[in-house]
Amino acid sequence: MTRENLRINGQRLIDRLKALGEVGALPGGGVCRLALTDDDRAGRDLVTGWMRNLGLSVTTDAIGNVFGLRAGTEDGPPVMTGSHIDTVRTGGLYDGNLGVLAGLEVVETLNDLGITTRRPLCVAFFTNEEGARFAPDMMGSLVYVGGMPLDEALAVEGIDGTTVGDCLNAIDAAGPASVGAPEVHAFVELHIEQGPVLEEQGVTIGAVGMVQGISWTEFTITGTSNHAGTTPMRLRHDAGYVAMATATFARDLATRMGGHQVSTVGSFELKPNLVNVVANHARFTVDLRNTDEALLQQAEAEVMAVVTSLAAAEGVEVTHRSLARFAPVAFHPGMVAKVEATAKGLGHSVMRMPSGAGHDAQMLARVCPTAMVFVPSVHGISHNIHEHTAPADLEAGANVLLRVLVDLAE
Ligand code: HGY
Ligand code: MN
Ligand code: MN
Repeated sequence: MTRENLRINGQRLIDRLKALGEVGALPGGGVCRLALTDDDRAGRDLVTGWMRNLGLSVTTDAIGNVFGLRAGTEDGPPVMTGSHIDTVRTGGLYDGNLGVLAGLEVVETLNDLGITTRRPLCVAFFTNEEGARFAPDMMGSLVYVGGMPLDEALAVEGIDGTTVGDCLNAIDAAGPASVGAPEVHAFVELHIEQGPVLEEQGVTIGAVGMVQGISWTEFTITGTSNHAGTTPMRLRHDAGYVAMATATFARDLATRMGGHQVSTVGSFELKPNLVNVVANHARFTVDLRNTDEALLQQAEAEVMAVVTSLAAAEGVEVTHRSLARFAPVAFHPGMVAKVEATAKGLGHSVMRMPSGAGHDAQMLARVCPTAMVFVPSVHGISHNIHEHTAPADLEAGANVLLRVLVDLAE
């Protein structure tokens, strides 16, 4: 194999994906490796062990972002690739993990051939990309690019009442490197699409042009608990009703707006949560996304107006806090074109598309030319233990990543 026909070893990549998938494996399949848990620590140990075995010099920063650096013939900012290895509770083998392990596969392929690129290469994984335990998502990469002060991130309290700082310490994941080093020449992230578009279009590679805007809000409704049987409807201050009516509105709003608008109420709790008690407390989250910032703001405003008017009519209190808010991010046109041309050059079908999911790449785009490579998700499923991408597609994506990284590093 020469530089011209460089190819990764697909089976080696799949073997690593499976090995990492054993860490936090769920009994019925799938993976649960929530950020900063013992399972996350075990995953970190496995991946950093692979990094060292591949000759990478590994550094960890104060929020636990990990960087595996491969020297080039010249010094200077590296060409970086990577993603995340934390998962949601019902995670799969590929979300995030593919981007990190494909980066390692690129390194091993170059090692096998004794190829040293001009610029250094770096394979990274960022802390708490999912944001499922500690909001916001993409926390590690957001801190890395200076979008969130380290202390603010460390103080974030998660869904189980612990803080990022305490949990980082508990799994010994913080490192000595100052946040925001090393500088980056360019960043490319390989990721599964996590949606149905590539599969429906019969296309192998997505050249991702942008990431849609993300708005996460937590609402807390406070009403009056009362007897389910004796309390006339006219006297109720039912927190659960206002929460449910708002959640239903948010869902119907996305249907009414159409286009890229999506809306999800994924976390919902009532108290005292008993069959015969009118709820006096409701806490729920609303995840709104759109490729268009103005439409996203419109959706936010409509939800806020409805919950406010429902609360006034029901005589309950409503408070809210933003858990995450990121405007849409466009990737570097030249980099997107490079992904597209590289995919074509390798004989793969390719299409330009937005990302419906958030990614670390949207943060790196603040500090360097950035792009993403998508591969299809079977039935468009993700954040689901049945998440799957065909081996040939994994290999195609990793080969596109290999070529793009080598081109950028020369
Ligand atoms: O929520 C997201 O888009 C990502 O999975 N963190
Ligand atoms: Mn991801
Ligand atoms: Mn995810």
